[in-house]
Amino acid sequence: MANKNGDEDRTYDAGQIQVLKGLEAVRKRPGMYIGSTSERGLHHLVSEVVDNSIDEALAGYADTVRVTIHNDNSVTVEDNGRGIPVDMHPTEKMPGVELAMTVLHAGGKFDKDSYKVSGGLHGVGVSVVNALSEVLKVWVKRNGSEHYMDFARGDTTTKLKVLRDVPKKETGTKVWFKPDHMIFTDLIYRYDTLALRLRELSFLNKGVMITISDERLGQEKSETFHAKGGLKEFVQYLNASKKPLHSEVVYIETTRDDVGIELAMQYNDGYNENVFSFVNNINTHEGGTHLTGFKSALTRVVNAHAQKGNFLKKADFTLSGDDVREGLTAVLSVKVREPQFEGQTKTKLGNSEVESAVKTLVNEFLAAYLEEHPRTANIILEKAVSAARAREAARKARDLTRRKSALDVGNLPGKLADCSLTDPALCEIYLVEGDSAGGSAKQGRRRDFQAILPLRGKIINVEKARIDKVLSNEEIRTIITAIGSGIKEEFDVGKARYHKIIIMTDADVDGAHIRTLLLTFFYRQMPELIEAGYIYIAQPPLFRLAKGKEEYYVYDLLERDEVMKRLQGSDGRGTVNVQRYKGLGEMNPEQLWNTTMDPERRTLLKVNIEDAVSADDMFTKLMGDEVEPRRVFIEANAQFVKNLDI
Ligand code: 0RA
Repeated sequence: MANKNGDEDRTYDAGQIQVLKGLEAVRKRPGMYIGSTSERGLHHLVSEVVDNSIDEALAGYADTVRVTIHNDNSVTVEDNGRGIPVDMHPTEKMPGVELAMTVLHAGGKFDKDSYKVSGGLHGVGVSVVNALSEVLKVWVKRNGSEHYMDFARGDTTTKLKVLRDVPKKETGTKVWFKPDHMIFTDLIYRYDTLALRLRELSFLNKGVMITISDERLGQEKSETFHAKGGLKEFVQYLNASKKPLHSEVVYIETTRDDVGIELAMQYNDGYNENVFSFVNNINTHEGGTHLTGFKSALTRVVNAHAQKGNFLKKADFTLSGDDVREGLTAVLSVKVREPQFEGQTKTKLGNSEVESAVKTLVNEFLAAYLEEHPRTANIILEKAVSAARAREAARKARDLTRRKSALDVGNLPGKLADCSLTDPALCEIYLVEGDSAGGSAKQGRRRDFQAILPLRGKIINVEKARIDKVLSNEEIRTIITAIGSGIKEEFDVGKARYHKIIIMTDADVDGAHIRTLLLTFFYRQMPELIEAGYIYIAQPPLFRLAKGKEEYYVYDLLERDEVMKRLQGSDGRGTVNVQRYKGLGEMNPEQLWNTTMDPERRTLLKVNIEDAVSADDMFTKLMGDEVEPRRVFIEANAQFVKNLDI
């Protein structure tokens, strides 16, 4: 059967399919194996190799993993595990290490007894890394010898050989690889991205010592992560810039019905829920059965304890899940033999047996814990009861923001200048700082698909207030009503009236503050909007440069200097008129349209919070009460933009 596009004009006989199974297929379609060939894919290669070493640690044979970023963009990953087998495979007729490096999904073929619990989402195996590397070298210490092999773009270039004798008890694997510049768009690693994941892996794999070293000139550094307390330390780390309500982290680690379960939790005095869940070291962003089991057990146990202690005597309500998780920081990590991942991003666990395993364990364990720790139990119960009271108040406030139906525009806020189209996919809303810029935006906009909501009052800091307070804030209510998707448990992304929600603030400190307040609000109350990719930041120009009839808008200082040079000409004598825009209000409607709102010419930054752990930390530090972390944080402010990945 010929392909009509002509790009893959081949017949599908067995021989052809065979060819496609090899590493050649990986080089042809790298995206299918590692997601992308950009920065993300590059980091994925490192993860893939690290995961193999972590598997060896999880099996109990390695306790040290070392990752080094070299100056020439190559990476070394080294562990002290058993070493990849070097003996001849009986049927494949090559040494195990060569099999692992050159055959797709060969991992399990020579080790039936071990089961892979770790592994990146793709779980593609180290042969994919080999296929996508210009050069890969591997050293294996095993059976008293150090063995060596190397490869180029997946092909064996040096067959297995023995380099030297080593003491018999010295074992391990070292992989050095240089990603292929013909495959990857650039070969720049982000130390912070790798360090973040390695720190997380150290928390998730109690006792494993993980070191990252950056040897690149000018940015040399090294860190070692080693969490003897496992998730207990993870929770302490997450709560570091918050105020815990009880000093001891509630912690359990055990195996139940063949599921490895580790759980740590500690309440803080805030109002947000920070519950992270992992399966086989993979962050299950979309949750799943393990998380459901944990949540339902927690709600049940806290309610049962409240009944017993007469906590709810005067209240005629039960504690909801949200109530018992207010201010809760928790990490749940399970190890499952045959995980089934579901969901849009394949980060939702589907195994039903895991739900009951986690639920019964947490039921028993927490009930006993609350019995044995009455002081902590009281603190948790008081927190949940006051959350329940606030929830009642919030419900009343929320009724004020809820529109009867998506079509009912009767309740839309008066200051919203809505657009005329009704298909959300085509519609945008600009949240604009100040009335004067709001006015310009209203005049400059295309009214068919662009809505304008001027924000003039103070936006509440959601990091310091509970939901009822947040919802009584006029500006917040207006935003919620205009967007139409509801919040928290009533949130429905399908009801959003716009698929682009664009924050447009002045390019000054106040503007940055308002932007951060809005982002914090979206992150805490409507994270799904960020996940859906609906939140954007407008980029107004910083300067207008004009010479005669020529005019240019520039968006940063570098660009300003370049354009300036060009306009001045080689003799440097041209007169250039430079206007600095301190606020959006200084632009007339036409200028605002031309520079910031016209889809043909504007640049929008899409807000994309990749890592919930660091985003939470960022917002806590930026918006919370603790002064010291905030000072340190703002001093390293570049981090802010980077973590938001905007
Ligand atoms: C399969 C079997 C055995 C070790 C490994 C895989 C292994 C792979 C990697 C990859 C990086 N580091 C690694 N360490 C070990 C050993 C089986 C045995 O000794 O019985």
